Amino acid sequence: MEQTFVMIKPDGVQRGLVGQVLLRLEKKGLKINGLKLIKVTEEMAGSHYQEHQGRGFYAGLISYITSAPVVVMVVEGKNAVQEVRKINGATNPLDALPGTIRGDFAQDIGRNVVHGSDSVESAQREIDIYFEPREIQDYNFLPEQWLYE
Ligand code: IDP
Ligand code: MG
Repeated sequence: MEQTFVMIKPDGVQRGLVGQVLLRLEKKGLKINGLKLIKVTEEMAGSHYQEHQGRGFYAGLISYITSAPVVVMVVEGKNAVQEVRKINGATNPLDALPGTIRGDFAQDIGRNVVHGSDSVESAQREIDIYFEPREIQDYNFLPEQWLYE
């Protein structure tokens, strides 16, 4: 089973879209192993988005992500990384298909509501930035026998 890291960004929380995002993850049968509302620090943001340092949008991205509370999650499932990226939709909402979170709820690349890790390695790195091991729960998820062969 694969784990990924999901964030409902400040715009998602401020716009009251937490439930909408959770609904889509749960409907798909993804399991939530960790979930909390936090304020991202400059240090966390710098570590999370280190690959984008030096880009034109970097400063704006850091101030956006640290501007107000976010919801962070550890999400598990078969191919969770890819499944979440598909549910989130393309980075630029203009390219995101209807039915995806970004396609349905966003218009601007700089206010695209959600984050999902792009690989299993990124997921582990991002989970370590935002979660203590004791905040991640392993438990028996009843639908599993009806989700996976
Ligand atoms: P991803 O979130 O789909 O993985 P990345 O390319 O990793 O997309 O970019 C990280 C985040 O940085 C995006 O989700 C978006 O919030 C922001 N971002 C990326 N490119 C731009 C841009 O050109 N202008 C403004 N913000 C951007
Ligand atoms: Mg990315």
